[in-house]
Amino acid sequence: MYTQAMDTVGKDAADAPKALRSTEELALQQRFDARIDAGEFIEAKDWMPDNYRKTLTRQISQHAHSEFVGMLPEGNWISRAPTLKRKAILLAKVQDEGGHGLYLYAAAETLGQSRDQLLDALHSGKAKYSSIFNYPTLTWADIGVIGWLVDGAAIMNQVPICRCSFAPYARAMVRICREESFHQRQGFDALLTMMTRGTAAQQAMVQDAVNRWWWPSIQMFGPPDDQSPNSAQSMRWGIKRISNDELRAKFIDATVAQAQLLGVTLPDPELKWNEERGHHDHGAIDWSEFWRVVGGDGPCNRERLAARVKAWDDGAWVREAAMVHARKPSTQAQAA
Ligand code: BYC
Repeated sequence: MYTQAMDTVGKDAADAPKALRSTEELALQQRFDARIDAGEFIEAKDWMPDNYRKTLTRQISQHAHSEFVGMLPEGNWISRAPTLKRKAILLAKVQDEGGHGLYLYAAAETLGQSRDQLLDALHSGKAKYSSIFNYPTLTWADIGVIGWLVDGAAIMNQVPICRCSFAPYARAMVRICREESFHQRQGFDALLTMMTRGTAAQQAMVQDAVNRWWWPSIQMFGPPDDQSPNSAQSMRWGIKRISNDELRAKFIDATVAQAQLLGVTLPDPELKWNEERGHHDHGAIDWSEFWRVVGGDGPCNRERLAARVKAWDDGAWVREAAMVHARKPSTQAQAA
């Protein structure tokens, strides 16, 4: 059912679907398809079609890159957090994002590419990372809104990945989702404090941040289903369990009630409950802006990439020292 011939067509000749070469390979393919149909998990050492491996390497590494790049807009506010408690929370959150990146790089590496190769794709601009992190954090309220909306969207997208057919990715996501839940709550709590106990200026700052982050947040789920080239195959393989549009609708429905509780207005006059669909209707999403940002021309793309490349270059001596240490006979004896 999911033969190589039906895999997503790649973008260059090397990615083009290959003809099945042998009866042995055909049998492996059939066994793989049956395992997917039965809802079994695929482990890294199991046989898998090339394009399944390629799709997962793409998605998991892009996810890892998003976690790393996602540290930058929030890290920007650690030294300016308004209280010791908020600073400690933000430090922990940013550290968590670094940890998520590491679990995800480790999961991606099980598919055969080294971490250096994966990071090189980020640094050379070949690999994508989430569009959302190309927007600036202008005020403290942006930090609360990132927790509430961005981490809220992340949880909605990532909980179904805990059931992804590729076991190392699914396992990594279980822990990540638990931590994302804390991230979402701390953001909501920071905003609730400002909205219920803050000054009029602080409340206006929250509303302004919501106005700027709302549309990019709902774009995070990716293009509409009918314009999503990877969705159909990823859903057949059990990599994606719920479609981009469905997840977006669930997120909007959950967030409308939370916005009312906070006392903020979501910047979409067309947001309205549709009884028949069982979801909110919403205004048109600016997909041209989304593709511009994904293509490298968002407000902070260049700054974000430059910061990651600089961090990599500045860390060269640490990697070299770690390698020298690992090669020392005394270290190897200890490891044995
Ligand atoms: N930004 O066919 P589609 C976090 C690309 S981390 C940029 O629907 P797919 C957090 C897509 O890659 C958040 N690009 O693709 C961290 C594809 O291009 P390629 C990250 C996007 O993969 C720190 C093309 O558009 N979360 O929350 O089936 C602090 C067509 O799309 C985006 C994940 O990575 C986007 N928003 O579905 C706080 C979750 N959307 O690669 C928070 C795991 C789409 O073919 N990833 N594109 O050249 C996924 O669930 C899926 O990869 C996506 C896209 C839903 C994102």
